[in-house]
Amino acid sequence: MEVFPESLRGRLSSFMSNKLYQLHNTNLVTFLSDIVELCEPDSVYLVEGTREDLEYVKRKALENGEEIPLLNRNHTVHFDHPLDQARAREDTFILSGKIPFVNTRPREEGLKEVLGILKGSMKNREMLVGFYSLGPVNSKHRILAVQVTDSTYVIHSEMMLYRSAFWEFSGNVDFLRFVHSRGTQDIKRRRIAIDLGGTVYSVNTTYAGNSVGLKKLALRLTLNMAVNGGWLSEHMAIIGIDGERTHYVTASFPSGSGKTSTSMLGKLISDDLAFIRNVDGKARAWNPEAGVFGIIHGINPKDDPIIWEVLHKDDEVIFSNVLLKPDGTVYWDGSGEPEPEKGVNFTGEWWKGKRDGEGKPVPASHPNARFTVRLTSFRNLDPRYEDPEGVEVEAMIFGVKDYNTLVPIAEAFDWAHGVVTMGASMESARTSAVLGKSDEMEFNPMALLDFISVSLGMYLRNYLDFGRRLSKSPRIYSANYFLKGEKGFLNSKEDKRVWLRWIAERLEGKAGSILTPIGYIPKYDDLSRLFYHVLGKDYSRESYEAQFTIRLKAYKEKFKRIKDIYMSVDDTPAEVIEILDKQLLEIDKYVREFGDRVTPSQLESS
Ligand code: OXD
Ligand code: MN
Repeated sequence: MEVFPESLRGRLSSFMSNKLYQLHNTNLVTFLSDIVELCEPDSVYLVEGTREDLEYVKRKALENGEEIPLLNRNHTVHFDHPLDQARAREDTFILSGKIPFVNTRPREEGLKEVLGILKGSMKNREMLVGFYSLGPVNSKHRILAVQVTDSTYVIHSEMMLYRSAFWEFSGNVDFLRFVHSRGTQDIKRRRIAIDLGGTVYSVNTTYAGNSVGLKKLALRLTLNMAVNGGWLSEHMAIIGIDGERTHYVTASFPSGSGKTSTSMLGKLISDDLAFIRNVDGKARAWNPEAGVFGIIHGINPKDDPIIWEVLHKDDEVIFSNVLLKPDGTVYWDGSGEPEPEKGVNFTGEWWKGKRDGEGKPVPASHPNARFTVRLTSFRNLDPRYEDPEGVEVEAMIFGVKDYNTLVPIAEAFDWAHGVVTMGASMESARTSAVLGKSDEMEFNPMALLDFISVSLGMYLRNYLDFGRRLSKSPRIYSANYFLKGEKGFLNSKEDKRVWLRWIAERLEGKAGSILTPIGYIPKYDDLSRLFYHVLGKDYSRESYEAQFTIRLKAYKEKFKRIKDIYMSVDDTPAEVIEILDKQLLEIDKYVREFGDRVTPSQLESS
């Protein structure tokens, strides 16, 4: 290409033009020119990812007020609009014909609307362009992505959360495209439009789950690529757990139900997303990200010592929607620190006892307040997160926030049983990471319902086939840290360490199990040994019986609900219904013998 179109050339410094020229990437130039013509920024800055770029982006973010400096010079705070504090489900749609459970809009109509809102949205602003690789840059499975935005906060976040890869865009390589504008913060005109052809448009929002394209917006695109390409793109952490050797497991939990805390208990590879591929018959996983955008509510030094340390040392942190205290430090609810008298939060000036227009108390920090940090800040980071070959997955955990039904940990009979009755049957209490009411139970297969971009039937078909093509499929576990008895929660927060250790021992053939209709559960003797060994605690038989009693009636109701859901979807694979039917029959057998519940000791002696 000889010269760039005038629209682009006129907005680039000669230094930037020269850089872009060196890439010889016509796809990129065409894309950038189109967006420049659409959004009409004053200037364009290409973010290669150098130290100078980082300094520039940070300085701009402070100058334009998107971030506020804190006492620690490596910390800043960002506030989103009071009505823009979480993922906006209603305003996020796939540009396609109808897909059950997926918010869609007819392509032409949806595209026309979002392009109309984006028109001229960057006037008097600079357009920043970030260049990244999802996954280690030197992995043959990496996916390249470009973010265009007028938000310095978005680019700053991405520089911490992803691997910069400007020079990898050399030649006519293709890439995923994310176009974002803060717009005018007119929440009524907030739109996140996903074109499965490979482009996402987002406007009138800054909350990272809606604006940082590479996070949850990219997930819709990569999930579609994965289903079509026979691999998995999942909402899962990747963790190395210790036993005789390190076992890598993935863990899928809806946001706010224990995924981040689980990933802190082992060697950290990923806290949120995983690409999983079949490599020579083995499931291997990569983290597409290089940082953590985590929920800060409840992070305290006792339960989360590693995250606490990351937030208090000198590494870079962007806090969002916490309380900014007059002394230039921040406070969040659940930190164990005394609540300050006043400060600034997502609603502006805040004081103890502040109420909103409807008379409801305004919390000091939003329940979905966040921290953005680099993976390299974590002392439990496993250097293999940069392994271009990924790590081998030996087990997958599907976890939910369920107060009434699921036992704390159970192992599936086999891949298909686990995929269907554990992953695809997930129901979980709604999180504050999504706008709307918290705590209602929601169907949320593989913790992915918000991000699914193909029909559930296609998605599950791919999942089932993926495991079958492996020479050894990972074992599957269901987890629930939130089971309640009459007197409240049956487990303490640290018990999950024991469940992980049990999984390691199962993989090594050391721990036994008890057969139940819903899978295998741990034996008392193994847990008693592990509670002592891992936590230094005595584990009583009563606790065990209460935690591992199978609530047959509740399980049965759950699987009936799930079956109804899948029956209502046209393309559910017949196998899914067969497995659910078999599961229901099996539970019925036990109901006939034991009634509504069966205790582990009854099972052991039967
Ligand atoms: C997240 C989410 O931010 O799932 O990871 O909401
Ligand atoms: Mn998530």
